[in-house]
Amino acid sequence: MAQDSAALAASDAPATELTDGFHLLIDALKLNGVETIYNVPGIPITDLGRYAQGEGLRVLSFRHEQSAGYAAAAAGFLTKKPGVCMTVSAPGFLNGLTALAHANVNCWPMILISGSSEREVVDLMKGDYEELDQLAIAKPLCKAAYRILHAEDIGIGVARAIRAAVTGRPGGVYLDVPGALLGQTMDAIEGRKSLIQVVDPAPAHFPGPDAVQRALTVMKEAKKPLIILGKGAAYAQADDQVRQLVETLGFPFLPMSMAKGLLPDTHPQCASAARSLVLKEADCVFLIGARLNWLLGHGKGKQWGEPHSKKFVQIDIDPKEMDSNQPIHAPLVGDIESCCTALLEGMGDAWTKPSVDWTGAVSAKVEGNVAKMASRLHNNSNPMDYHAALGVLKQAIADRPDAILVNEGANALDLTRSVVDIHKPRKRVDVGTWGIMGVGMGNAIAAAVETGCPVLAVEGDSAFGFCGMEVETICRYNLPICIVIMNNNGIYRGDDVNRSGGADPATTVFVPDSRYEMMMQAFGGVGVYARTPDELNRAVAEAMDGGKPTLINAVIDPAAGKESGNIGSLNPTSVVAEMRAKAKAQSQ
Ligand code: ADP
Ligand code: TZD
Ligand code: MG
Repeated sequence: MAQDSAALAASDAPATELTDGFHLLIDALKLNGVETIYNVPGIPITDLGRYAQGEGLRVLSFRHEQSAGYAAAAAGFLTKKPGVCMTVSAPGFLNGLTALAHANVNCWPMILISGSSEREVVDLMKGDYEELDQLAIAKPLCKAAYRILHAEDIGIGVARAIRAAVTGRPGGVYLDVPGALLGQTMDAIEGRKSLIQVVDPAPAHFPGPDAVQRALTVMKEAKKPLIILGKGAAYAQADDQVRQLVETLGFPFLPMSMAKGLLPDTHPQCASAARSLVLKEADCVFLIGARLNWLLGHGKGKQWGEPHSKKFVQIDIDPKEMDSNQPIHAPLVGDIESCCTALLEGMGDAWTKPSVDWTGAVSAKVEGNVAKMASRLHNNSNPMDYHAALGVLKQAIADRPDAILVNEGANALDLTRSVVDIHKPRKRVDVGTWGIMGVGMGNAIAAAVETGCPVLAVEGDSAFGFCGMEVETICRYNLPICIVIMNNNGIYRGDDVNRSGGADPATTVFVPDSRYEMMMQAFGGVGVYARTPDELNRAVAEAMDGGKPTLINAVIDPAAGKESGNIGSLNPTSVVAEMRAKAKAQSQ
């Protein structure tokens, strides 16, 4: 009798509680602190986005995967946690892949999760819906790439992706999620047990005591030392240690683009306005989270005063970075926080700052150049040149130092970078190491979503064109983003001509006087056409203080820009074209 009732009870018991791939993946991300997914829905991940939103994650759907990916990359930079982008297979994956490679090149943690077709079909090339061997394609372009085939491995797959993204030199990680995996079921209790919460994903990395002493010795001997702060230092979120180290050393410092604000650009040691002088004359250069790549002319050439015998000290988490372009006399391999702390301890109280012969000369140059620039910023030229518009934007950021400045373009980028001071760490997000156009809207959306701060996106008209459809995304989520388009009717300049004399416009010019502000109006945002600094000023103040999605079409003189902004010298020159032009001139 007792046996019978036990058997009855068992048969009446509810079936074992089940979970599936969808929910395990969501649970694994949540367990590891992921709060936001930058997404474009479609087969096989539509429901993954829906269920993730249902489970309390913020899932923001974009109009194009590239922008979603750029948002995830920027989120990685701003938060020190992997930004997560989710795409469909093949074309969606490829659209997201540019952003993953961009994150990787910038050393930012990001995870691209893409749905994919089944291995059995892909590997025999049977021609599946959106068939592509995504894992193989992603591998060479990112830091690590994994595929999960079984629901019970989702915990390990996500843990590996998170650790790979943030540990050591951060980077982009690809996670391949075949559609069938999402539908696989398993026992819910076993499923929960299979998940992993990653412990200490980015462990501290201390420099050796010898390395610290070597660095201090080199810096002590320097007569004209210089610090270069890179975006690795901004990423590291060791703001107090970096500031204390820079101020205790007393060296002039140059911030790279996205390290601006780590110490304020108005800091007395900031040498941005004396860049040519300090690069040429420094005898010792201390790189903190900055690579000696193309952005620094590889540490050689005229701008560095070559032939030079400068000594380099470098902090980097990646030992392979040392000696990549110049011999590094004192490498400090470790994380920024540990290295700065160790140096400060090693310096003790008896550090002698560099002589005022050096720091005074730098300050004098800075003051002179800042004064020269000031007059250019208050001009009333009609139409506006870049400086007239940037005078307004410089003040807008000075008045609102918590706002984040997003920036892309050529002249629109280079001039904004040099004119607009940044006052706090991680308040500038731009085109990064590759100089990619089209990151603007993704950067702006991530900046608003991840920080809640107002965003000012200063965009070249060409740059904006790569990602402009995301204004709908901005309106849909009602984000406090003010876009200012520096509209000079084209790429670099709007006044180029077709050299054949034919009817087609020149290759670098657009429809003149395009009314970009109407794109924002189309989705319910505020659109403003601004021809003068006053009009621009009023519109920016209203947008930044009111928080409504706004696009200001700032009319810029088509003749105001330079070819390729500051980097025209990187264009190859055509000997043949020059010869032909000379011959033509002579024959006339
Ligand atoms: P920038 O373009 O501003 O000069 P880069 O992107 O070239 O900066 O360089 C950033 C460097 O910072 C990379 O070499 C990267 O390995 C390093 N880095 C990133 N995070 C850390 C960290 N937490 N500690 C030390 N170095 C770091
Ligand atoms: N495509 C991508 C993805 N990245 C690029 N950097 C380029 C093309 C080439 N490019 C630049 O390097 S800047 C730029 C392009 C197309 C646009 C410059 O025009 P703009 O800025 O309107 O954005 P200015 O103010 O007119 O110089
Ligand atoms: Mg332009």
